[in-house]
Amino acid sequence: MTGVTLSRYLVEQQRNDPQITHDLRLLIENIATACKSIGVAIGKGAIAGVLGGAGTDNVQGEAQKKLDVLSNDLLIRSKQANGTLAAMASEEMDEIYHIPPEYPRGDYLLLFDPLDGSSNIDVNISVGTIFSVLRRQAGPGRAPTVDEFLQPGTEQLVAGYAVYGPSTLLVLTLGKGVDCFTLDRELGEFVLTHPQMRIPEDTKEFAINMSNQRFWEPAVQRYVEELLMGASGPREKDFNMRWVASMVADVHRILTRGGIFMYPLDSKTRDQGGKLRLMYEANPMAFLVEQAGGAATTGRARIMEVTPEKLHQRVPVVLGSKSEVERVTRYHHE
Ligand code: AHM
Ligand code: MG
Repeated sequence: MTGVTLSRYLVEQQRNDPQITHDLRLLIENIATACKSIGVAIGKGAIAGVLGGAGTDNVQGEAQKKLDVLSNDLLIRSKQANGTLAAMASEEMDEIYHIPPEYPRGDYLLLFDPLDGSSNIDVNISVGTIFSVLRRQAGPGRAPTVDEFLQPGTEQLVAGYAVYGPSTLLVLTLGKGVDCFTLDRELGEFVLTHPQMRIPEDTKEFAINMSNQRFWEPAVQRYVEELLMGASGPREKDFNMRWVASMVADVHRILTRGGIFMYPLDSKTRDQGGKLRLMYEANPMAFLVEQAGGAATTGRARIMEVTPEKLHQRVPVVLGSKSEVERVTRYHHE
């Protein structure tokens, strides 16, 4: 299948899988189109005057960048009219977004982090868009409520991310493995380049913000200490460390060449439950990682089985090569 466009790929998925409805296909194509527009804006950067702060804060109290706001608007505007969605939720919006009454309402719910890794925008390092699609539980007549979004990650139908790096990539799971598409800028089309990605089991690479070391729990202290001892420690091999500080870029590296990514619970973020957001960061990434043969936990439990209590809930995240994630999780229980 390598070389086929996203549109053709989706037509074939729809033909072979009754779960992939016409509306779901249309929704994914629309998300891809919005990601292309976001990628164009990021690519223009200072020329288009899109760098820098927006002068506003989001619901998490974080300063918004102009591109955070622009990406959010692009995703909302491109999808509200297509008739596939009942509502949307985003890192950049306090409340859920209802489809305006002039447009038809569909069966699906879309959650997204419009621009992940915002701290990297102004320094020209990879950033991305993360998304997750759920099916509405209530009937089509009723206006959607925030409670309908609070489904565990195991209920996700589709998850994916776009990474705006040297190439623009779209990485997608429909629940049958993970496929990666590269944007052909001349054609303006995403083309399948990395079908059925598998996370290599054997790894020597880890990703964690080491500046938080003194705040970590004992389990993570122990795990990282053992990695740092390298060939002379219990792991008997040297490890390398990478931290892009854009979750999309760090997860993409892990999907490509293995490793472990951690944003664990620490004493700084304990009161809010962790750093990363469950519904539009941890869950979609966990779905992708599991579909590529890896694992994703909070350190204590499988991320996709966490029962969400609120839309902007945060969780600790440990994901990547299975045996490493299992080791960290074991250390938490010991
Ligand atoms: P954002 O969604 O506001 O950009 O924040 C999430 C980001 C992740 O992409 C990244 O893994 C992490 O926060 C970086 O954290 P730190 O600033 O501690 O390096
Ligand atoms: Mg984010």
